Amino acid sequence: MRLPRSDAPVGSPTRPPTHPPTEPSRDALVVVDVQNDFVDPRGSLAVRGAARLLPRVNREISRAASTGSLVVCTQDWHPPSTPHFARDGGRWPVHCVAETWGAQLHPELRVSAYVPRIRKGVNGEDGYSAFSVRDPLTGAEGATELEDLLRASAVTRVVICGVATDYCVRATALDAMRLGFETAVLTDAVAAVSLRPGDGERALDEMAAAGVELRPDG
Ligand code: VGL
Ligand code: ZN
Repeated sequence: MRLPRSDAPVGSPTRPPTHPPTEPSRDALVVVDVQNDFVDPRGSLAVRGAARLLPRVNREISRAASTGSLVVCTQDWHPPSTPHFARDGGRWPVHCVAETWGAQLHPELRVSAYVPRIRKGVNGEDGYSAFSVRDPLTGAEGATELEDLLRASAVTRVVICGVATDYCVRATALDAMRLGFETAVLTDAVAAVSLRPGDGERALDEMAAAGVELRPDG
């Protein structure tokens, strides 16, 4: 008797597929603005305690990579002159000017070249949130490419670390909630500018009140 060849056609399936193939939902780790001007003590808007976060953030990046999460980095990325800067009528010292040392990701951030970089503020807007930008003069709002990227990757949960708790982390977390993502902030992997004492704590309270999970340790 001839045995069927192992590569013989198996004929029509006995059971039709009952579920359409669906992509499993994924987490995204959003690493916010770990750039020289915020993280290096010589940076123009150095955030106290930010350099100490680097090993913690790196650990989270390797963990995310090993569990199949999407990893995304953001970069504050300003033109040399913008109403975001105090000398042009705004609030901040000149920082993270496009293509300068201050705008580069910190050299100790261990992030592969394949990790997408989301740049915000590129047209002179305030770019506090990784998802959206806002012209401080006209109030006009726009989107970055982050939401589309997350949706295309079937991301349903966003985990946030980086700087600054009271500006870009806060704005990113509140936007993520508003857009319907489950959202968590790694509270031992963020640091605040704190123009006024307590701003970091107040920002965390506000995020929690909006439904953001504050995740203390990992
Ligand atoms: C940021 C102030 C000005 C931030 C950006 O990354 O939190 N803060 N621009
Ligand atoms: Zn900025």
